[in-house]
Amino acid sequence: MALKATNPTTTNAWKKLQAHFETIKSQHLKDLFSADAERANDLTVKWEDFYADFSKNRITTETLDLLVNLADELELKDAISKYFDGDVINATEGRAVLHTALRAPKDAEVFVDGENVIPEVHQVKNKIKDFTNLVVNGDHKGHTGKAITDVVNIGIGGSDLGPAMVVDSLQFYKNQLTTHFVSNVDGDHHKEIIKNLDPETTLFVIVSKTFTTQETLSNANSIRAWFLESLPKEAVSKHFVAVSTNIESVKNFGIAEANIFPMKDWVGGRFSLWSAVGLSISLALGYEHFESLLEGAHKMDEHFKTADFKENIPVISALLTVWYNNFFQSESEAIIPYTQYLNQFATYLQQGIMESNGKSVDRDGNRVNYQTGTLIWGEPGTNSQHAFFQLIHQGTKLIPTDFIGYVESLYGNKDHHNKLMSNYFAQTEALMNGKTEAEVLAEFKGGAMSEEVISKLVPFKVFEGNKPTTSLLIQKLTPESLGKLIAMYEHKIFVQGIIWNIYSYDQFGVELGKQLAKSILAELQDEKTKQHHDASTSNLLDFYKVNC
Ligand code: G6Q
Repeated sequence: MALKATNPTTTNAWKKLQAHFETIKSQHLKDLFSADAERANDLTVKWEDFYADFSKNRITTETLDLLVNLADELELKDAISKYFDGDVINATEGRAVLHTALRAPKDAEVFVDGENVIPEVHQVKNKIKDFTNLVVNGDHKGHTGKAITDVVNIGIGGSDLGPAMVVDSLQFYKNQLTTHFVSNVDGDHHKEIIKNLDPETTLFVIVSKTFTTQETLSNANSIRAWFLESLPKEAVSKHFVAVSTNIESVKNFGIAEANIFPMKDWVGGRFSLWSAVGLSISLALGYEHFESLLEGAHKMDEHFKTADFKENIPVISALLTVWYNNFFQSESEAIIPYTQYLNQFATYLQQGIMESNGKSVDRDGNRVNYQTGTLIWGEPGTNSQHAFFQLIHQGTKLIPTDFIGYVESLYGNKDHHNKLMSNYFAQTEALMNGKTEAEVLAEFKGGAMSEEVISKLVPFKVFEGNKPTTSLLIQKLTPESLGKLIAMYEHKIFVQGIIWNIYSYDQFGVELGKQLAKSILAELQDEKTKQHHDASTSNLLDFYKVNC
């Protein structure tokens, strides 16, 4: 069954939110805390090893009630059932959206075209497990009889960002294999990676759902040519495996069927790390850790499906985005993990969130008359505090920020961890409270500066505060807790799309670029191929051709 299509701004709940916004927009968070002693408890959700504190957001419990009314009026509950049950909710591509089925237990049942997909999901997982064990244990030998030491994932976009982020984030749990990621069609990228590799001990995992992507096929072809400079053609079967839905094209590339890890078209690229696309994760961390990652995601799926919306972490988180984006008109959101391990997390979420919800046509095909997808950015704390935090504190833009922190560090260095986390706590407090003129003046008191100089400096030293943050405090970074965290943002994306009445699971904007580059490439490769361009592009092409 299709998703309903309702313009959210026409609902009663939206109108009530609009009126409520007028009463709340100039209230300071400090005053909201003073007015309600229970606020911190009422606006915090504790679930498993997650402590999600939403109380430093510019809301009251009434705001949350109204936002939940909006979700109810837009039939979010019904949409969630359709999402998990395999309805064709990616209507523009005619597909179900079932990354959740990839982490469902063996006895679950999810039907696509009348067939339960779960047995096949587990078959592929078994294949990943068996292959991982062979490679990690050194039983899968390369052509010359040596064990594999290096794994190179060749893929781009959804076939790169998820596995790359997870392997980097969970490097503490890694085994002896060294993992590399080649994505950019820039020939210097793969050259830099293969220059130190020994083809005799390297396994290449070509990941492409469609097996038509220019970047991935160019990189795979160039790397195979480099490989064949030192090893014979028969060696390919020991050193190249592929993940794809397009089995025929993979076979044509020269990879035997036994070395193909299949995936299904109901897995979107940017949500595919749970599928065979996660093979590099399994190889890098060992299958047990890959399984724990999936289990964590499944636990978040259950929380999302069953928890009351007022206690539902992804739902509240998504509704807050709507609140800031559509009422406060804020345009971006920052994601700041207080762990260096999550260095690639914001980049990964940029694709997930911006590719999914960067849409301007609603589910009826009409241009929307309200804002949709937000800009996503971020870097780990404390580094980012020394970089762009200035703008969050004292700039003119309102930037709701997620702070992600952990109670325990992985190597257990308490001294460093306390320093790290004191920054996490201090920043959210400072962003909320700011610093008043009186506080600034008090700081100058007793100093050597003249009254005149002080009065000139004061405006620059005042912080308005009232900057909204959400604090996610998680016990420890583990494969399972990372699975929960990623799934939390996946469901947040889904809820936003439902509220904004857009289709979150297509990406026609990405496909246009793929087409355009192909036709210009033909011109660059063949002097005789000429096309009409605007004057700017013509000049640029001429300049490039003359000078390259
Ligand atoms: C993700 C997008 C996109 C895709 C890449 C790679 O949701 O669809 O990032 O993952 O374009 O596509 P292939 O896996 O088909 O090579």
